[in-house]
Amino acid sequence: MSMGFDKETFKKSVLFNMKNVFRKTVDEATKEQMYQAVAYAVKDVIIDEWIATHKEYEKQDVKTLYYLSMEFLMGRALGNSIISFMAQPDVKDVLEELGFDLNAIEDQEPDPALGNGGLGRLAACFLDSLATLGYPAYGCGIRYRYGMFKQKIENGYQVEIPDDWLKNGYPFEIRRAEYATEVKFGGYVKVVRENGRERFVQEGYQSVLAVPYDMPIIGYGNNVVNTLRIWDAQAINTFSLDSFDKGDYQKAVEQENLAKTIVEVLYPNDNHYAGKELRLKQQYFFISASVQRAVKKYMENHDDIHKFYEKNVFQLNDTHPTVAVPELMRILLDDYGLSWEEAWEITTRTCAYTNHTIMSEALEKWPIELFSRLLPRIYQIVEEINRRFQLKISQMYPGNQDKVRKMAIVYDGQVRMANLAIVGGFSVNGVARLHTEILKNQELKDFYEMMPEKFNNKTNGITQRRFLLHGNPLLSEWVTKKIGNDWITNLPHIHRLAVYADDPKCQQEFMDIKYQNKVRLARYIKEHNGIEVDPRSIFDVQVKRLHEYKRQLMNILHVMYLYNQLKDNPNLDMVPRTFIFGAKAAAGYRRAKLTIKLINSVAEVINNDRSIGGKIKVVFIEDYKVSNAEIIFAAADVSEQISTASKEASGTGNMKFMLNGALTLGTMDGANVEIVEEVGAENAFIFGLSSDEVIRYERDGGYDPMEIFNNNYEIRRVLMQLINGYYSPQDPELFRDIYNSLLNTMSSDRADTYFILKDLPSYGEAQKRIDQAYRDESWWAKAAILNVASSGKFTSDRTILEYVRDIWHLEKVNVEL
Ligand code: H53
Repeated sequence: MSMGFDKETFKKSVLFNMKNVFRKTVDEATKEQMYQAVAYAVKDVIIDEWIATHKEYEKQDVKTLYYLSMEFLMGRALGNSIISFMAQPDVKDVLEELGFDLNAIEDQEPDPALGNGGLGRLAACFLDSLATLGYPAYGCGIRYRYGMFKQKIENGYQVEIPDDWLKNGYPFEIRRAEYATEVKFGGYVKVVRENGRERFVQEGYQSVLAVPYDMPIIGYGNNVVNTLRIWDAQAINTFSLDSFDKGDYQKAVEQENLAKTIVEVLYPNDNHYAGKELRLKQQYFFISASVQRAVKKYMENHDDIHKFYEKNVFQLNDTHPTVAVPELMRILLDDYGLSWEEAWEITTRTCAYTNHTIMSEALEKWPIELFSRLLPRIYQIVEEINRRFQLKISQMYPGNQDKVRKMAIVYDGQVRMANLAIVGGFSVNGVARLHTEILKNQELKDFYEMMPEKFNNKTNGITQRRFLLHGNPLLSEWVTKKIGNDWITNLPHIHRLAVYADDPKCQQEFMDIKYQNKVRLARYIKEHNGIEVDPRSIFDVQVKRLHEYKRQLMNILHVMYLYNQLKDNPNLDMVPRTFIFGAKAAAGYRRAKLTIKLINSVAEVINNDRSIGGKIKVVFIEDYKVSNAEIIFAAADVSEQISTASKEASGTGNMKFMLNGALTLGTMDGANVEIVEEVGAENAFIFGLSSDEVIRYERDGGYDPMEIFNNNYEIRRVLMQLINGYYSPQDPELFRDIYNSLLNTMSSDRADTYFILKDLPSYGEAQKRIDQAYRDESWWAKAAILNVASSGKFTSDRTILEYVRDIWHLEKVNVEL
């Protein structure tokens, strides 16, 4: 147990906080107030460790990682914190003595949802692993006033509700006004001559004050508490009452508004960039504040800025934080007066870039007009980086204009952020082996040929502490009973479970636990959706952001097909199935939202058709988020990972399902490839085109979905049901756009861009294999146990150790109290 925790002290602290914050005794308190009081008590427990950790970092003058990310999808902190200082049983007792249930109290916490999906959740898992492994690291991001919207389903449609996560205050954060930093936008650059040198000064700008809020990131059982630092924006000069000068007044109002709008809301797009000016403001806002602060902190106890990179490393989480490259250059050139060469040396030894996607619509490109107007000095620096880089290209490939066209940073009226990130750093990594190979051989081929030494792979991972220990207590206890508890910090040890895979008693125990978890999810579904589902049916689950490349549409088309089979033959011999979906669509993504409506319309028809004897149920779980994800993974039998091969860079949900003993139904895409490699193809259900085949079709053509439509009666029947009102009798045209997307060539897009009809037959075959396999309970249990036992590679602890070894070169720190 962590040294900071004592049961009696904790109880006193809860009572004390209840009195001080709410002026109440425990028996008068609401659950929400109890949650707050407990959260403050938890903060009391960790505060000394938090201080001690940073003292130790200072004392040892450690190298520090700054993980720069627009998104941190943390999920609830309370339960996870309690687990981290190994006090769960004690806290549970204390609360029971006070007449409360820990689970119910945990449920009071809003899910801090400062992220969209995989990228933001990966950042959260990384922070957990960094703290648990004892590495000095800051997460740096934005304190959005509104996080990811809450999703309601009304009449089958997604409705977005603002996520006012701060409305009751957030007990875990601490405002650090002493580190507030000015960030400047707009204006123009003036050149001043000073001792024979040119200096560049930004004038006529607007500025905001960035104010950091720190949240603790608690290592598991090791006294280490790291920091997630998220920046809020404030106006610099608030109104002065005696200022009747109209100009000043106007300016003050503008600054107030700028500050308010910058951090107002998280853009709800995942894997898609909208090119909005406000988004670029957000990027520069948190990057400028973070980089300025990092430099200042370093100079507080070092005197040579030239060695900055020895003690600091910036990891750019996708292209979103790429302005860190020119911002660090700016500080070194303008504030520290370094030469270009000196500044470039430091910058390129400090920055490293992670690529998370090859989807072209996710690649950030900013119009020069916008970029230079908003960030005039930064734009000058980018131009100079580009000029020097183009020179280098011409030296290496004389006369090859094609190389310049493809690799330039500023080209065709646009600033290309990926190119800037690659050139401005010392490392470029993909997030799964296949993804990195595609980067090297296709998407970033020219860069790879020019600078192969920068490229490396870091297959993603997830934290077992949240997604097994916290999310699945029953399985977690079972695993510990079998093999001891060191899997909590050393997941590869979970492989010792493999010897139990053949043991009938263990198989039974495992299936009982799965069953209880399915009952728990069924209860959640009944409470939240009003739908009754049978925990004895196969729970077949696809939960992730809604995106065409993830092919939720293929899943529901297959459900429509199955339903047709059942209507033709109500005695069809099949294991009852519950198809579970959960997905948020970006608010402006029309086809994705229509797909949600389709899933709900199909659910409506099927769930109310008594003639099929309940053999299929379809459930769309509202508001998929970290907290209900934990319940969903624990209950899944089948994990749907069915993206068009080559499109899903890694996937991380796939790993969470595996860890909880679900079998993967998937394409050979992203990290699925490595999952299958670990568990064996015989313990997964693989189907569909390979990434090479997809890439070849994309390059050479030769795929015609109409041919499939014409030759495959079952597929044709399903597609016709999209436009004959079968699932939308009030409005037969409702799903026309989806039908068109599969069959008609529109604008520049090829019909069926994501090869849904092409893969549908082999997907159906794989689904049949699942139906057969599930009938053999012993086989299924064995395969499920082997999935858990083979999940060791996919801990984010392993991922972090690889980043440390190959990119960050951090030293582990011990914190004694
Ligand atoms: O990042 C995950 C991957 C996943 C990928 C996702 C992602 C976003 O969530 C947002 C933007 C982006 O470029 C990529 O789609 O495959 O697992 C973490 O690496």
